[in-house]
Amino acid sequence: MDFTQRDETLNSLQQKIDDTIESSTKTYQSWVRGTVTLPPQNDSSYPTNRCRFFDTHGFILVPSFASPPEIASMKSHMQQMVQNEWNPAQSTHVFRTDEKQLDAQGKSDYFLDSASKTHYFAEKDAMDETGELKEAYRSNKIMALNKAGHGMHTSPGPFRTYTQSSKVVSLLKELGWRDPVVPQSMYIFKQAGIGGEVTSHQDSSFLFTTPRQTCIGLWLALDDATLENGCLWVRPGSHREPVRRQFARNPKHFGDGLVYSGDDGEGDRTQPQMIFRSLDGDGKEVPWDGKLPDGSLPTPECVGLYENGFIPVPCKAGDLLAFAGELDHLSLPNNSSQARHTFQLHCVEGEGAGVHWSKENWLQYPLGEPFMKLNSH
Ligand SMILES: O=C(O)CCC(=O)C(=O)O
Repeated sequence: MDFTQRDETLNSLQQKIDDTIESSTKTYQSWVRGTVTLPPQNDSSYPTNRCRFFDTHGFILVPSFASPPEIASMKSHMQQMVQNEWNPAQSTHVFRTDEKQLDAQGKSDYFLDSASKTHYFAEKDAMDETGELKEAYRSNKIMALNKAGHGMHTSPGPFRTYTQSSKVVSLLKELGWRDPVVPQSMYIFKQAGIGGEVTSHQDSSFLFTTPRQTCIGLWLALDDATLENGCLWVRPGSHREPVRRQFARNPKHFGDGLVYSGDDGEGDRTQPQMIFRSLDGDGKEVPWDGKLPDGSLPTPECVGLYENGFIPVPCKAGDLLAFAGELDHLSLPNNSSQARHTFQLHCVEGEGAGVHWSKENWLQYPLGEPFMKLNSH
């Protein structure tokens, strides 16, 4: 799929925007806020066209959201951070979303400790059988990386500047967020030839809020993202489905307080830190949670993906995809010769909107510090 075909697909979705604006009842169905009273049409909070697209399909594409200088500064800052901070001889932790996901992230203090700082995670195929970086990557370690995260927005530099920029804040406000906060940011490398797949998932499984789901992913392409190098695939409309499973802190490990309180605390350190808990939802099961649907490969045919309602959304460098936390999405491996770097923010509603961060989420700040608020514009 090239960019013209992508635009045709998006245009056809544009024709299908639900007419949820009921002129008789004066209500509007917002994804994040539920049924809301419609403001007057000349009010700045009247739902825009792209807000209606988002509420109908669960995602929007915002072309040219970041400028070439912003992209260049994020990329060079990341390169510098890897150079200065990542010592693979001391820590080689792999990130994966396949059937070994729970082994990789569910039993790892290095992963849990990445909540408010930047930790580095390698590709599974960059490691040898002894768990060390393969020789080929030792002199060019950045090529072995899967991702860096999850508190990149908390340190001074281009990631924080972008996170707090008025364009990010106003987009969230336009889509209906009232008190957006930022629990998580990450840089995904999807390096040429080695970048692994990200199996299908709903982000709210990992970033769960109560009493309702409010997670939004802001996925910024720092390179052109194509079918060949592993662009994102989304399943339009799936954001209306319930969250099917939760990546939850294991009370056996942490105790019922769900925060490990030392070896004489309640928990049993020999138990895994994280579990996948099945949520009732409407009882609907899908065969692709934590997997790629059958027939996803080979590219570019991807017959199984289209059959299951997924569509690819190729992006140009600088384009942003914003998508709801319940939207099924995935990306295929990058077998091409072009890297596909992205910077992602995940935001949720804060306490000011009556929404609470689940204490079962993997991501918890030390001492219960608050997440960065994006309300200041
Ligand atoms: O960038 C990718 O390949 C996947 C990212 C993703 O799944 C996410 O941001 O939730």
